[in-house]
Amino acid sequence: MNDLLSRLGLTSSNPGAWAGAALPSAGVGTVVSYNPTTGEPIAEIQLASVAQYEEIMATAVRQQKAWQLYPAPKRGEIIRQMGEALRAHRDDLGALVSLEVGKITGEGVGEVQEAIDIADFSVGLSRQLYGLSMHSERANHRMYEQWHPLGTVGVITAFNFPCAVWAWNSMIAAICGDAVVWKPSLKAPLIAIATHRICEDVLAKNGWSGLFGLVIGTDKDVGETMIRDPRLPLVSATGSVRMGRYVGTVVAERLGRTLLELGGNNAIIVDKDADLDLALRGILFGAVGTAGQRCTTTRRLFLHKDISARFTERLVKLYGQVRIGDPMAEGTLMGPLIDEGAVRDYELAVAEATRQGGTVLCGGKRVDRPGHFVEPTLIAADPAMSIVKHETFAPILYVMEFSDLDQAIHHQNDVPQGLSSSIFTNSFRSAEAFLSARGSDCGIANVNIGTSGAEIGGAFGGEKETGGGRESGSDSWKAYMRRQTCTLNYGADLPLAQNLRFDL
Ligand code: UN1
Repeated sequence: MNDLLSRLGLTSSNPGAWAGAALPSAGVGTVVSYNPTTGEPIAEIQLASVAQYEEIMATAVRQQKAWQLYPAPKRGEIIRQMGEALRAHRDDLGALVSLEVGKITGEGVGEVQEAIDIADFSVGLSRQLYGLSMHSERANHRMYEQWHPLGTVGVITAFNFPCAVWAWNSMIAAICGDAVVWKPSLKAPLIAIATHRICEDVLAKNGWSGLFGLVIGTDKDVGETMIRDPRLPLVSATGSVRMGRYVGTVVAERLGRTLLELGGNNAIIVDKDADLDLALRGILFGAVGTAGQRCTTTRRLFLHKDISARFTERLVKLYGQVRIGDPMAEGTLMGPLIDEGAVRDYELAVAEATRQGGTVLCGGKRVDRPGHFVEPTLIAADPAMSIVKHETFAPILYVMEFSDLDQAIHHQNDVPQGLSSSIFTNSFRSAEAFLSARGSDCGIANVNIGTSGAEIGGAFGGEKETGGGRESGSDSWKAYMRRQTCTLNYGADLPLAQNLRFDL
């Protein structure tokens, strides 16, 4: 472990805040990073004070003023170098993800790959920040729109994607000409430091040190200051609905913008004519992957009544074969939950589901070993149970039956969240109905693919309580820029729009 930490530059006296150079601790306390697999501490990290936030913020704002004038394709070249640097550290950084948040090796490395992918995507995008050109109704006039950098962007990330979600935001923001100040989850500070250092090295080599700032601080001090800071025209926040509602309200109060990526309550519908082998694999990855701690995790399953009994049997058998344990050991499919709080939430949800009439089909208990391990759990439920509408960040899958597709779609939509959704079917009609306007109401809708594991090329995000934000691919970059509509008159007259006359 110490070798890994030192290869990533995480030596013992790292303070929690960087703006290029390390800053001394302002004595506001420390945060301990724990290994969820053992429950043991890995390192103690100094928390940043509000004064340190100010320093980092001031550097970012200063650098942004110059960065916005640096041509976008040249910004892209620096992001290309970041992608290369992340490639060089991919396995180590992936191992740190496993160590600090408990993802199995493949998922830890996959998370870093997601950051590399968005770097590659951003490089190409740096030559494609297109505006439209319109035909003016006035003679000798030209109209077009262009996109300018927004300024400095605040990025708040959650523990479950401690590297990739920062990269989605920061790489795109950077090619758009913005600076970024990052407040990571206090449950994953080491990954934030390691990721930041790799990218800061690249920035420093190119003369842009401090364009990306990292502030590891508490919600009360740093978080509050950040969301109220008028120098941040955009705050992008990933986490709980409760957090997003608060951040959204505070930032809206100062008429700033937010990009919110909040809770999900994702469902898979398995139609009667589905390829059931495919469905089983999709459900297993969606519901058990990352120990149920993705915002895209499959939390509800709707099975057609004709296949339900036999399919459930097969699923229970599959769940029984999931190897739980050290996320870095070969063959492990499910690591620990992040902390004791998560185990408690899991236990409470299982108890509450039972109280509401659900039947535990398998799992339902914590695993008797050190660390925060629980069993992947299937609960036969009814869509009317209130617990089914609630997101518990744990591997609990509520299994329900349906007889008609419209009814299944209705139930799938009948929750406050709207992130991801899927249908397994070989029927063209069912697939298209699911994807139509009367189908899934989520930001992501898949056919014959589970709810999680989206590629970076699409816009990622969801509706309703998920917050409405779109990050990552497609035209999500527009959130990090300001649009300007320009009209140019190259004639000798001054005609007014709408044929208006205003002459003496
Ligand atoms: C998250 O859980 O916050 O689609 C993001 C997925 C990943 C991203 C998840 N690519 O599951």
